Amino acid sequence: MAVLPRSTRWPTLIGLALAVLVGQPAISQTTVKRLAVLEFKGESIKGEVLDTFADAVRGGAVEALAGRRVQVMTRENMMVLLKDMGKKDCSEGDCEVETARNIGADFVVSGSVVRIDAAFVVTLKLHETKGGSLLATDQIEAKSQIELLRQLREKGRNLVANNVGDRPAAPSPVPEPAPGTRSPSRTAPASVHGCAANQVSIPGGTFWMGDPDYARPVHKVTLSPFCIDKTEVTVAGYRACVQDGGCPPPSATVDWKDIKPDEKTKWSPYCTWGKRGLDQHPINCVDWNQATTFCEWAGGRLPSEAEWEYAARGKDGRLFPWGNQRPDASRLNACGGECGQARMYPGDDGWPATAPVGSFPEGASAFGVLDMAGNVWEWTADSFVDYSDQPVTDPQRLQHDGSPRVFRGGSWTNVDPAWVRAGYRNKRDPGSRTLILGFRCARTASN
Ligand SMILES: [Ca+2]
Repeated sequence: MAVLPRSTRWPTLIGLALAVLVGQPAISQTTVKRLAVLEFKGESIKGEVLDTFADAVRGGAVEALAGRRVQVMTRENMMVLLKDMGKKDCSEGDCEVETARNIGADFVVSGSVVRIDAAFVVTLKLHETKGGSLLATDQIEAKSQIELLRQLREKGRNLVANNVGDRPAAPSPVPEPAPGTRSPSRTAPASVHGCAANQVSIPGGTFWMGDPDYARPVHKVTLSPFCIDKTEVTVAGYRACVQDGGCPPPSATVDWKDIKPDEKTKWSPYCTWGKRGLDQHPINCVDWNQATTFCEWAGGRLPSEAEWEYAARGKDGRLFPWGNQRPDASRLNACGGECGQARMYPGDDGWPATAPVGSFPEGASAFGVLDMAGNVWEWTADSFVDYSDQPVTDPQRLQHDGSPRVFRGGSWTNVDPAWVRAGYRNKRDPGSRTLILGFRCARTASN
């Protein structure tokens, strides 16, 4: 059994792939260490299945290392490095440490699987590669593959969190200004047309709103100039509102109509509020009213659905914020290779859950707005109202009746490219709080 995966998903450009380390972006390479998660060993288990086990642990490791100076190597990155060095995979014996050392990893997680009918027993090991010492080990018993994947992610996260990297300092009681942070009581310098420093000025204009496949009829919309946040509102940004008394502390739990207790238990851990190292990740698990309150505190409002779409796609009718090219791992945080078998694109975008805002500059919209596809869906101000084919100016579609509100842009959980199209519409009750849904703010330009 090979230790490294036998995937055929070789990157086209090896040089590019060598540069692709994921986990945390843009950290000085001089002090960053690397962690590798190797393919698991297991008799009579398909390589693709073993890949999903490693992916689950890799996902947990990425979560554990957010904010620490340790990066999690992608599978593709490891494969390219190993091939480039002419090294062979080790297929038998305890060669994980040597393999990891060969690809420049400072830490390595390995796993061995025993299958008993539908059940699995997995042994996880974490080594440091320089001296080869075993830092920690854990054993998992699961009654099904789905249960195993869940546990691998959780146990992998804990194994790494407790043994690798320096824990980040506790958040400052007065957070630094951050993307998504904006307070009228602070000295946010106005830039163009009264936009805040963290906003993009969007000129007025006319565009075709809607999607020929999913949001018909496509119709002509004219908008006045407005400002929109360059990124989604962050955890740090939301905390500033809470500390200022403008926002109630979020509960950091999911909730929606007819939610089951086990769903609440299963999904609430993905809420970003109160989690270590996620200050620059988007705030999620906030309902429409909480989002509205935040934007009012910040001197603005939620964008209308039309404003959101125009900021995402501009005038040229493109399908996605960046153009018409299919989504890939360089442009957004959706479900890539890090998700396992069900995926939108083969590459690993580095983020099995939310990513720090602004992590994908190659996915910028025509106006330079970031995160308009993937990461978290975003509440808009409007109710979900059917489009008309008539031209309209500055449409406001909010109905003050508790009707479902529109949210846009797709999230880290999505595998269908249609859902991250700029014209795709989605809706939920305004009281819903989910792990996939955050927001950004807008304001009307001053002149
Ligand atoms: Ca992702």
